[in-house]
Amino acid sequence: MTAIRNNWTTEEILNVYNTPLLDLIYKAQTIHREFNDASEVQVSSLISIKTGGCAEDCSYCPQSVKYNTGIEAHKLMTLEEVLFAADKAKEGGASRLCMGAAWREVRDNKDFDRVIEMVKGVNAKDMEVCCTLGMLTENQAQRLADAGLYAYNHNLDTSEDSYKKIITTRSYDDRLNTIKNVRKAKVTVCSGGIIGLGESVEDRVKMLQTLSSMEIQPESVPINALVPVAGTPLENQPLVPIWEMVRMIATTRIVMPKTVLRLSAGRNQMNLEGQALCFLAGANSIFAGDKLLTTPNPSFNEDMEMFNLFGLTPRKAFKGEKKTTKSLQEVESK
Ligand code: SAM
Ligand code: DTB
Ligand code: SF4
Repeated sequence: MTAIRNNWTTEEILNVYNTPLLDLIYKAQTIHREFNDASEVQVSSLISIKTGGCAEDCSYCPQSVKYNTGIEAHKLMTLEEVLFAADKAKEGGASRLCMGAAWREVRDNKDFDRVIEMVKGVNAKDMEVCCTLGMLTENQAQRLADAGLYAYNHNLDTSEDSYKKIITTRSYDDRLNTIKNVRKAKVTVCSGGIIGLGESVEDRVKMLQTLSSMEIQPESVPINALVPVAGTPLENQPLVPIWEMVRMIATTRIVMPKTVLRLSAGRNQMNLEGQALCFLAGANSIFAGDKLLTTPNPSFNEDMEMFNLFGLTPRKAFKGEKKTTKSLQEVESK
């Protein structure tokens, strides 16, 4: 029985990352099968509830107000629009709905009140409801928890060192602090990163070290491949080679055996063979729907064809641990 370790060193993770590719995939798949049902993949749907005009300068992001990317900004969607979109997503087989807002942080205003109503409404549909709204205070995290929020997405994106080169308007500590606030409110944590920003392998590994050494590892870890968007400072970055994505996913699976590991942005740049390798390497979640937040993604139908081809089935909602996870209770009773 493999134990979940919270004490991986950067050097150990680097060794895992550099394992010969086929051995690495085999090892990751073995661990994946020990902890998870490898025939199941979680289907999560993403809605951009507030698009563009964000005050942060994240170099990869088409929604920053600092770059001219030609995306159409949109104020906060209405409750009815979101509930309608949630119904469509559920019909398409999604068990989780993630609502994203291009905000630097949440403010205690009417918009947040409306997001609270959205969380209540989606929760009532028996879907795992997730939000990604930027920085949160303890109190805001608690309000979301009380409304029935299942997960909060807040990515570390890269290592602490490379973070400073990618974003100047907030710090790594700001990021970690929001994650702490989410934990305190007993909402599950979704936190991962992006590869292809120009970071080194060491940066990728350091990010995994930070995530895996959290007292409770994130219940969900999205790994995004950069989608280079014209107008952003990273528009000319080369696409991430599939082998690097496979290595990153396999390493994530090995150091965080039980997490729901999401093959996130970048699938439109991959063929089916590449995606099959990512599932073999231990990915067990995708974002489905023809749009991520602002960039294209394979359609629901294409993904269902892929599931049929690979013999995968969509995982049911709330299959993982409920908000007060066993591991969380264990930590609390220490
Ligand atoms: N504003 C909130 C925040 O930054 O936490 C939530 C939305 S933000 C768009 C969520 C995540 O999307 C980022 O942390 C990043 O990992 C990912 N992302 C944004 N633009 C991307 C791109 N062009 N390619 C890949 N991933 C991207
Ligand atoms: C995550 O890690 N990836 C998603 C979700 N969490 C919010 C967002 C990907 C965004 C890709 C660029 C876009 O579509 O704007
Ligand atoms: Fe804003 Fe989030 Fe985009 Fe950064 S990643 S610019 S915080 S929407």
